Amino acid sequence: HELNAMFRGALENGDFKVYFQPKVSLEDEKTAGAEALVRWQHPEEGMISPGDFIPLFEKNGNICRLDCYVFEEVCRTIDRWRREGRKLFPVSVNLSRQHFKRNDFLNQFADVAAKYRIPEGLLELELTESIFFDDNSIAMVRESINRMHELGFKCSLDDFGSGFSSLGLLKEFDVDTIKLDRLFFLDMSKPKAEDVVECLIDLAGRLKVKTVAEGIETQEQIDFLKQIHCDMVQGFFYSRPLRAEEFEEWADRRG
Ligand code: G
Ligand code: G
Ligand code: MN
Ligand code: NA
Repeated sequence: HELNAMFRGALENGDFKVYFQPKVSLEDEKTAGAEALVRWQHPEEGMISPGDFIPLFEKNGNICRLDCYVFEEVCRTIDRWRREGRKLFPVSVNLSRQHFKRNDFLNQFADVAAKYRIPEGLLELELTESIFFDDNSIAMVRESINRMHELGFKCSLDDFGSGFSSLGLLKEFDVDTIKLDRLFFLDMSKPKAEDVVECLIDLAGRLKVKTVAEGIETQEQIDFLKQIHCDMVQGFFYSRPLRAEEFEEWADRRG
């Protein structure tokens, strides 16, 4: 595919841009951190969203190189915040399931974090249950999550509830956070929708796992999520994904 053929040049050219979507703590409505989301600023096509190129990059090694690039850009940004005397916010980076085909992939991330002297706990790795679409085993992924913690990274389970095995994974893996898929919040008027979300948040609380609700767009959703003690939200209600400098201004204003 031509996008795959253009990958290396685009990477070297700096055409991949890292955006930061704020996460907000519901308790005080202040900035809790951000998720790093990549976009491709294509010279002819304009801004291309990851949904259009990540599936292609997952067919070869490109996605792993791209995730590493995003991770390094995030480290560079946190390092700059420190040099500028800014508040340091935790940032999460998405990991493709392709990484889990190699059992030493985390060392590379650890080297980069060390190069920028990123304090422990500021970097979070997001993984989705689609890691099991390939033949990664539960034991192997559990080991990777333990290794993430040894290296000082947090770990979150992304798109939680969108697949079939989410609840089972909670007992297998020691994740810090679950990110409730935005599908849960698309139609909250269904009679059972609120009950399902409330039970998941209660369950996470019992397991001492933090919760992020994704794709939140309305005040009504915020009111409900506060009432059931969801920890954090991410979504257009507060902010779309922003360039680093925009995120900094946004976080300065909000606190
Ligand atoms: O930003 P947007 O909502 O268009 O993202 C679409 C999908 O692309 C999401 O599932 C998101 O997790 C994924 N994605 C965004 N940035 C990255 C990235 O840097 N690496 C990987 N592996 N996935 C990403
Ligand atoms: O799969 P993942 O959670 O990484 O995907 C995040 C994607 O969700 C980003 O591409 C982002 O653009 C998108 N997104 C973030 N907030 C909202 C929202 O409030 N509504 C919708 N429809 N999409 C959102
Ligand atoms: Mn994500
Ligand atoms: Na998600």
